[in-house]
Amino acid sequence: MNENDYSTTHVAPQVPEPTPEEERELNAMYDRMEQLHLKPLWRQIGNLMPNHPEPDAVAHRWDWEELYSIAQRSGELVPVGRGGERRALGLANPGLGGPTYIAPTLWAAIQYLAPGENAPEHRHSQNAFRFVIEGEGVWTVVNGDAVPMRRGDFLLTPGWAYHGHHNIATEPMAWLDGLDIPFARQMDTGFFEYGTERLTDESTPEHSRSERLWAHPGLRPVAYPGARAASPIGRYAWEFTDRALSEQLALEDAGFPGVVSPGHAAIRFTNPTTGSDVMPTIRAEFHRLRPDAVTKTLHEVGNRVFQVFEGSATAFIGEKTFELKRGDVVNVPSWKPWHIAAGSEGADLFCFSDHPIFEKLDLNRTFNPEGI
Ligand code: 1HN
Repeated sequence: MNENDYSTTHVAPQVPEPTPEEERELNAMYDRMEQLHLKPLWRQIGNLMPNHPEPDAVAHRWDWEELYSIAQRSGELVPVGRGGERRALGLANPGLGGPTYIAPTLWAAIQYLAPGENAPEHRHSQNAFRFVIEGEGVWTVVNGDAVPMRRGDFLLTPGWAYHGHHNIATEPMAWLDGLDIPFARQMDTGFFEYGTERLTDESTPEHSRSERLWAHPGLRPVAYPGARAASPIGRYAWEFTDRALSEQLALEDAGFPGVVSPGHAAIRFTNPTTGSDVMPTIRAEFHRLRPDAVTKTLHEVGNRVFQVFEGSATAFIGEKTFELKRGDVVNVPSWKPWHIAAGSEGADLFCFSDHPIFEKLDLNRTFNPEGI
């Protein structure tokens, strides 16, 4: 079999038809096995070990206008505070049968904070990030460091960091939360603790202390050597992301390398102490497609989630096609072939994934059917 031929399936063993007597014996054995909590492998191998990943999760699109209008409504109807902790609408993958999991490992939610509201501090071992699609005026306080949140910013709350949010503006604010909650839940690794009700730092600085110390390109403070599991940068400001992407496309125009493929610029947010992903379980990237540019097609082990930041695009995922406009969220389940085509104004796409988990365990695999 060719290494990239994933089309074969398990073939059922050729067993002669049992006689009525053998049938009775077999059924008696299966009954006894059930009582003893035993299961026969020979009846489930194809399901347990498909030739390639066959996820229960399905590709699905969530419409931003619907998300935002329900978020607004929840802001009118549901208070935010201790107990519920966050006014967040979780995106539940329709293939996963009920829990608020966008993928078997990942949680995605839209969180909404009205003017003057305060989401109390707490901490959990689950890693979290925020990506701001719209607005400003919220500061998130991470281990006592007030971090501003503005459109296009990517913010980190690594596992076990205390965090709370407050909105000091006159407008409500909504953003995308991503966490590895399902991974922690399914692996039984989660811990949670309450912090203070009021935020430990109510100041509203232009830049967090974490950015002032760590967010200078290629420069790190000598006082803090060594690798850290999660990035110490609390906020990856939009101005840097935007500039890095514009420069890739400008270099392409000038005939120099740097883009992923023609018309497709992309950056990965990294941990400056390792050069690797921002958190141990979550990868975050930003992709910019020129008008009508198309990404390469990929099959990948792991799950991706995209949110359209600007422009419009069409996502082709497995057999499905989704039209995407600003704010829409779509997920790519493991191994489903996917590519994205930008609309006529181009597309800016935020993307996060669980790929670091599989890379660490040497379970990652990527396949490009076009052979490029
Ligand atoms: C959480 O702590 C936040 O801190 C957001 O903003 C979403 C979803 C489930 C559990 C905790 C946050 C969350 C969450």
